[in-house]
Amino acid sequence: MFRKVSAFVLAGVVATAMTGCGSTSAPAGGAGGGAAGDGKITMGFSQVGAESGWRTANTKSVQESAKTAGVELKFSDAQQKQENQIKAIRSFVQQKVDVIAFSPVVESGWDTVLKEAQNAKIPVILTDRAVDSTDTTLYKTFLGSDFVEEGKKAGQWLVEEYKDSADPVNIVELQGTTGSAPANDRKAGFAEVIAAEPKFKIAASQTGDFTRAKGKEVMEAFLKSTPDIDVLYAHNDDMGLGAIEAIEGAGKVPGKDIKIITVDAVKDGMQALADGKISFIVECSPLLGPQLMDLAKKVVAGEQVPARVVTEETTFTQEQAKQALPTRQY
Ligand code: GYE
Repeated sequence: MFRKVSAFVLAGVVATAMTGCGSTSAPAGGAGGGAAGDGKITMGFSQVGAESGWRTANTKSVQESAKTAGVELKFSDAQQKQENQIKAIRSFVQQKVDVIAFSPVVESGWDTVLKEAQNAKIPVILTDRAVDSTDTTLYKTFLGSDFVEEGKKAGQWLVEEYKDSADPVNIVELQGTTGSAPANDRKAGFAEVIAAEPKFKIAASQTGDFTRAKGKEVMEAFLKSTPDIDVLYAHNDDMGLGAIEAIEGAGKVPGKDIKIITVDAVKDGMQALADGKISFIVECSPLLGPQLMDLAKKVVAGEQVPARVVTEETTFTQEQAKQALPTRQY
C-alpha cells in the first residue's frame, strides 16, 4: 500500500519537475520579515533525532551551513517521534518563521500539519526523507537520496557476489524505523533485485530502528531463530555495527561466516569494511546542509526550485573503503 502510494507520488513529483512547475511564483514567507526581523531568513528545522552516526553528521551539516549562509536556525530534535515533529512544526508556524525544513520520521500522516503551514503561507522543504502525501503542493521541494536505488545497489552486489553458486543463500534483514521512507524503499529496492534469482531467500526481516543497540538485540534473536545465516542486509551502518557484536558474541566471524551489507558509509562503518567485517557499503550522504540553505533562500525569495533534488552517491568495497577513509568527512 505504502509503496503504491509513494511510487505514484514520485511519478507525480518527477513529472512536476520536468514541466518546471511546483515552485513558488511569489515570495512565500515574507522574506526578511520573519522572526529574525533583521533581513535574515529564519528557518525552523525539525530533525528526526540522534539515532545514528548518519544523523549526527546530518545535524552538524545543517547547523554549520546555516551559520555560513547567515540563516537563523531554530533547531528541534524529535527523538524519533512523529508527534514531536508535528508539535515543532506547529510552533514554527506560530513563530512565523520564513521557511520550515524537516526530515519526516515516517512517511504517512503529515497532511493536516502541512496544510496548516500552507495556510500560514510558510513554505516547507522536505529534507532527507519523503512523505507520502498525494498533495505535492504541500511542500516546495524534496532534497535527499534515492533510497530505492540504494536498496537496488545492495541487491546488485549480492547477485554479483554469488553469481557462481547455485546453492541457496539465506539472508536476514535489519530494517530501519518502521514506516520511514529509507526503511520502506531500501527494503523494496533490494527485494526487487534479488527476486530475479530464487536461490536468494529472506529468512527473517525485522526493524532495528536504525540504532546500534537495537541492531545488536535483533541480530541476537536472528542468530537463535534462524539456522545457517549467510548474509545480513542492514539498512544502515549502525545496525550493522551492533549486529557485528552479536555475531562475534555467538562465536562467528563477521565477513566470513556471515557477509554483511549496509547503507550510509559513515566512518565507523567504513572502518569495519576496511577491517573486513562488513563486506559492502552503499553510500548515503548526510551532507545536505549547503544545498538545503541554497534551496531555502530561493524558496523564500520566490524563485523557481526543482521539485526533487537527488543526492549523488557511490558504493564501497573493502579496497575502496581503505582509500577513502583518511579523507572521509563523516
Ligand atoms: O540511513 C540512517 C538514519 O534517513 C537516510 O536515517 C536517513 C537514515 C540513515 O538513521 O542511518
